[in-house]
Amino acid sequence: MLGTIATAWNVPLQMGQITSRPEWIWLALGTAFMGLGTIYFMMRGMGVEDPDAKKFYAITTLIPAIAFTMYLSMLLGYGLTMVPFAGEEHPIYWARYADWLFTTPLLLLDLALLVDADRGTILALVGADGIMIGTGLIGALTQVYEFRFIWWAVSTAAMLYILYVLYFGFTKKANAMSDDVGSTFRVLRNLVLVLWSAYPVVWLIGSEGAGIVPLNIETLLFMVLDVSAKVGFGLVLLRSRAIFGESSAPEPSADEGATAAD
Ligand code: RET
Repeated sequence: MLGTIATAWNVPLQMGQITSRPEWIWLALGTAFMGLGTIYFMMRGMGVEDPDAKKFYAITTLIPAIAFTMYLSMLLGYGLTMVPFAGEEHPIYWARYADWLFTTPLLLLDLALLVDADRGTILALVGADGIMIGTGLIGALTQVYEFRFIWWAVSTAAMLYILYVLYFGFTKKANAMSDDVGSTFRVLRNLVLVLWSAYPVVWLIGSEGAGIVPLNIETLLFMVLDVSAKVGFGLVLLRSRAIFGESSAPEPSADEGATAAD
């Protein structure tokens, strides 16, 4: 028969209970890194006049800012729920998906603007991204254990499509542009290929999937991936001359010679 199980979508932790979860430290560090990243990008962006560069600053600052709010919600227990599956109640941090739902399309938008992608391609990528995160969330909340892996597979298929477009479509466009754009794009693309591919693996072996890796370690791994994919990505992008319009790109200064991101 059909059964319904009511689950609360937040765990109202009291002040003293915040540190009762071993993973709290990674959530606190994630909150701090995202907050610092936001402030750093904001301060760097304040003096920027070039309208092209301003666009990149706005998008790239928003990414850790959104993540900051969701890390804080996980730290304080709002972004946490308990999901019954495989005969037990499992803590699931749903706020990750709220973060990723907005930040991953913004990361893709940064790359799309860099290589001057057409609107159709941007729409396809953002759509696939929504499916990737949406089905990942459904998988994380699904109560029938085996079905969780069906959602994982659908989500992973959407991710592979995105990475395919970045690797083949965008690389071709980037190579036809200036050397600055070409080299910056390649660094960011490789960063995205490596980091994004790790997410489905962590999910699969972590508490959402097979439970081989404990929640504490999983939270650490996601935090390192999130900080690298957002703040690391932003540092490479915003330090590059590729984000400036044709006419106002600053001359390379002697001390920032030929780094990969230039
Ligand atoms: C999920 C569910 C399982 C399958 C797949 C997933 C992919 C997640 C990705 C997340 C990327 C997040 C980033 C965040 C910070 O900037 C949702 C874990 C494929 C690719 C880059």
